[in-house]
Parts: sequence; C-alpha cells; structure tokens
Amino acid sequence: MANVAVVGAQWGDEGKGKIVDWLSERADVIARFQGGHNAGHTLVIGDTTFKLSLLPSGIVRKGKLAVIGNGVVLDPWSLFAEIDKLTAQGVDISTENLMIAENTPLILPLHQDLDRLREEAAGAAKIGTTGRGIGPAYEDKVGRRTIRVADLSDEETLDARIDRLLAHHDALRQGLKAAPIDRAELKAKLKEIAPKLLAYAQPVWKVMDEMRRAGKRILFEGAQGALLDIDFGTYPYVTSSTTMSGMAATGTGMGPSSVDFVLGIVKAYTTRVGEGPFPTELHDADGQRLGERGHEFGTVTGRKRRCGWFDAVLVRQTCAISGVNGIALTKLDVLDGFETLKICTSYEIDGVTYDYLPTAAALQAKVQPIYEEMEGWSESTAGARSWADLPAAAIKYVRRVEELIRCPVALLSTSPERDDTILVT
Ligand code: 2SA
Ligand code: MG
Repeated sequence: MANVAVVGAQWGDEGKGKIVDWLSERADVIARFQGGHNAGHTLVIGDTTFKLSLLPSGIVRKGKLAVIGNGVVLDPWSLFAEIDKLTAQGVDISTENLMIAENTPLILPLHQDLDRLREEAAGAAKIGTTGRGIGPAYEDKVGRRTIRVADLSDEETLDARIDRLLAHHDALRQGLKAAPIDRAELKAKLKEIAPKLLAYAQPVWKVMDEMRRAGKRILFEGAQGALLDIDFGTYPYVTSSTTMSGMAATGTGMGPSSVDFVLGIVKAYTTRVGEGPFPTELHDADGQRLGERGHEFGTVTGRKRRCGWFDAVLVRQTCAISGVNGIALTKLDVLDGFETLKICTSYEIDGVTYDYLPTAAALQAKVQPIYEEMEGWSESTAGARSWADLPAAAIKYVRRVEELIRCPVALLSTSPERDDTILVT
C-alpha cells in the first residue's frame, strides 16, 4: 500500500476512525495533520472500544509510530488526560511510538474561554462549536502570536510569547467583560507541563522525510470533514482548519507528492452537528430513524447529530476539491429496512437547477434538494464481509452513489467492527 490520506467527505463523523484503524494495520506511520481535540474517533477492537480525540488512531496498535503534525492545534492537558485514559485501557504510549511536531501551536485555557464567551455572546448566530478553543487557537497561529511546543524549551522566549499573546487576549476579554488572564498562573501551568510535552517534540518534517526515503508507509489521518473546511465548507459554520487532503502534506511538513492515494470517507446518508445549512436534513420519522439506527451522537461532546438523506451533490463537490481517488462508504447497514431511499442528485434555487452548492449564503439558505428515489432492501447488511453478502438493491444503491459522485467505492464498511469491511477491487 502506498501513502494514503484519509479525509472526511461530508460534515465529519463519517466513520473515519474505523477505516483509519483498518488501514493503519498496513501502515508504519500514522499522522494527524489538522484539527485538535474537537475530533472524535471511535475504534472497536474485539471487546474494547477506544475513544480517541487528539491522538492518531494508530496509537492503539503495537509497532506503529503516531505523529501529531504542525497543522494540529494541541491542548497539552487534554493530550495527557487522553494518554492516561488509554494507558489505563492497556495501550503503551511513550516517546517510542508518539511524536509531536515542535512547531505545533498550543491550545490554552484562554482559547477555550474565548470560544465559549463568543458562542454565548452570539446567541442565535452561534456556530455550534465543540467549545474546545479550536478557532481562537488557529486565529492566534495565523495572527503570529501563538505559543508553540518549542517555545516551552526556553524561559526568555516563553516570557516574550506570553506577553505578546496576553496583550491581545486581555484586550479582547475586556470587550467581552471577562477578567484579564492571570499571567503567573498561566506561566506556572505551562512550565509544569513543559518537560512532559517536550519529551515528545521532534522536527517531524525531518523524521517524515526519512520515513518516506526509507519506504515506510504513511497514513495521513484527517479529522472533521470537507464541508467543515475553512475555505470550502459552509462558511462561517465550519471549523478553523483546512480539512481537505492538501493539508496532509503541509500539516506534517511534506510535499504534495508524498500522498499517493486520497481516500474519502463517506457515510451512506448525511449528518452534521452544530449550526449551518444542510440541504437534505430530515425533520420527520425517517430522520429520527437514521439517527437512532446510526447512533448519531458526538464521540466527544455527546451532541445529537442532525440527519438526512445522502447528498450526492455535496460529495461530488468535496471529492473534486480533495482530489479523492476512491471512497470508503460507511454505515450502509443503517439504511437496512427502509422501503424507499432518497438520494439528492441536484439542487433547485429560485427555479434554477444547480449541480453544485454555490458559495453565497443567501443562495445556500434557499436550496431545495432534488431527489431520486431508490428501492430499499429488507435484508440485513450489518456485518456483511463480501459483495455476495449484499442484497441486490443495496449493490444498486452503492453503484448509483459511485456514478453520481464520479468516484469509485474502494471500501465498504458494514458495522463498527474492524473486520466487517469489504474491499472492492
Ligand atoms: P470547532 O469546535 O470550532 O471545530 O467547531 C466548528 C464546527 O465544526 C464542527 N465540528 C464537528 N462536527 C462533527 N464532529 C466533530 N468532532 C467530534 C466527533 C464532535 C463531537 O467526531 O464526534 O464529539 O461532538 C466536529 N468537530 C468540529 C462543529 O460542530 C461546528 O459546526
Ligand atoms: Mg467523529
């Protein structure tokens, strides 16, 4: 297997965790390249369920190197809490199998404060963030005032970084009627965590280059989904990172040629959490049924996900932008037992037909999905492990999805279990 980048092709929660785990068995290095602990990946291995948030999914497997790249925003306290939780579940985590890019920006408690304060102040105009401080942390990164992992290694640098950061945040907090930051407390917290974090810090770009030259197989693990992308998502109802495949390279310090195959993860229907447009959203019994059968609740925050029919317009669009070579279609079994299924094939806006989602918010708000109906199947597809185990109507559905999104299905996942995966050749 060549180097694969795995990205979500919808609004996140497509079932990336399972696929990444399945692929990580065949990889040497598993790298996160964007997002932070707003991600939530569930892995079911035998009788054990692992819930990962910041750590790359490969961490649960022996003999793999897990990498947190510079494109990530890292909350060190949350990281060590996650490490402790996994350690208690019997996973060995050390500097032997975990590496963090030394130029990774940190998420601090002040970022979480700001995330929360802003969402509260926004009222009905809120984004519906995970409240993890992701947006504010990325703002500080591009605003050139963030604290990065390597800054913790030298007191003089750290002092200067804190001063620059607090000058900005204290002014912001004043406007939001929040108390200024306790500088001494923040510095003490950082100094306390510094040695633990620095132990994992490496020039990741250099390690990755050596890995690539040595022919090691790299798996780039995306988080969230393409429609939450800062540029191409349903802005401003997006996350603050680039969730498209192009980020795999930049977010780890490699070139675009290091990615050989882009695998888009696509759920057989659609969900989203938080606010923002959702053309195929269902408010009826069908939507309820998808949510219940699909257990559509956030891994990290437990939030209920909005559910709707498969939107081929959106997936065609994100597969194009992310350069998806093949998709992994997940949770097909959730559609078992529906008499008829609908697939959105185009939109109508003000009497005009669109084969893509336009950018203007005013147009997005008026989108009417145009559906094609397909016959459902009464048989269970849950746990199917070969193409032959699938009812004809299910195969027809999958083939139609491929045709509409202009991208082949490479993998089909029929349950959260790692082995319930069909490789389509
Ligand atoms: P943020 O916190 O700034 O990234 O939120 C901005 C928007 O991005 C959405 N978002 C997500 N949507 C689905 N799943 C996410 N990750 C966890 C999971 C979420 C959870 O995989 O289960 O536990 O609820 C995720 N992360 C960010 C968010 O809903 C906002 O719309
Ligand atoms: Mg998730």
